[in-house]
Amino acid sequence: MRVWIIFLLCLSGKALAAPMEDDAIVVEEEPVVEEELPVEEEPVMEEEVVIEQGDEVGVNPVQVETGEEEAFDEAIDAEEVITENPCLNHHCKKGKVCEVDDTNAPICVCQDPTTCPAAVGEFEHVCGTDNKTYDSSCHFFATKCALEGTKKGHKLHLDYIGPCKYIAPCEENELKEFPLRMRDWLKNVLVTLYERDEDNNLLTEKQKLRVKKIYENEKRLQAGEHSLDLLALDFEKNYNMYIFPVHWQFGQLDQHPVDGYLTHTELAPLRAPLIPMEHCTTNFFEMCDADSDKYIALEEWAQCFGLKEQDVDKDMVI
Ligand SMILES: [Ca+2]
Ligand SMILES: [Ca+2]
Repeated sequence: MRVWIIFLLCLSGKALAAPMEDDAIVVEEEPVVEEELPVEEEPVMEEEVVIEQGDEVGVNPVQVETGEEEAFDEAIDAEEVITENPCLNHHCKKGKVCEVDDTNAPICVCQDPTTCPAAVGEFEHVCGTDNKTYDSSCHFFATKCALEGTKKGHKLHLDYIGPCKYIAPCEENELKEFPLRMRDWLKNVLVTLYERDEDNNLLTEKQKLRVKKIYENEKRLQAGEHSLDLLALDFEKNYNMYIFPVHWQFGQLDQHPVDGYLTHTELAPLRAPLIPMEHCTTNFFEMCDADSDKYIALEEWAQCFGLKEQDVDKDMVI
């Protein structure tokens, strides 16, 4: 089982700075929110929300993968014994497990939630859009699978990581503040990745070149606790420093497929850990989808973060 490290960063209050390792929480599954549309039975490779380490496009700011070598060894073993067990190379989406039918063919069936590993701690709990706390994402997706084809199942999505809790309504003025902090955070995440990069391939060479310019700019607002007024002023004065971070985050999320649009699922790795800490998250991403077609296009994303139309550049999504 792969292990994901999710950096949970509080955009509000004091913890606005760059990601700290102390804040990391280890979970076994990445949060994947199912698509709105019902999907066909899928013997295909499941969508991975996370970027592979060493991948062309770098690493998602919220997730870093480990244990690559193990995965490689497992892959070799799986190939050798494929003739014995058809399920070994048959990938089922979350909530399903592989079984062999009468003709010895692998099929995906709903997982029994009771077979899910018990949650180690509260941090593994997830909250569904039914406002019900599930022990883990495994329990959630197994339950959702059992409801497949029903109205209830269609409506049920993973809302956020952690047990369900009261989330205060997002006021209009708070919604306006959100992109200010988020922009600054994205910039700080990138600078931190750049500082820690060395040989870790956290960023690609192209990305490093872009971030280097930001990092070395003496006018850069250092990471820390800043008033909203200062953040707004900095955005005005150092506007150019924010253009790449906004594009970069879009590229990190737009992976399945890489098509210039973010689906609910693609947004999940950023959205699900944020919601419990930032009560305007849901409203913000809803607002980003300006034409309400359920996809956030690069233009919509950039506008959401206050970039000017002429600065939206798909070639900057690297
Ligand atoms: Ca996409
Ligand atoms: Ca849209």
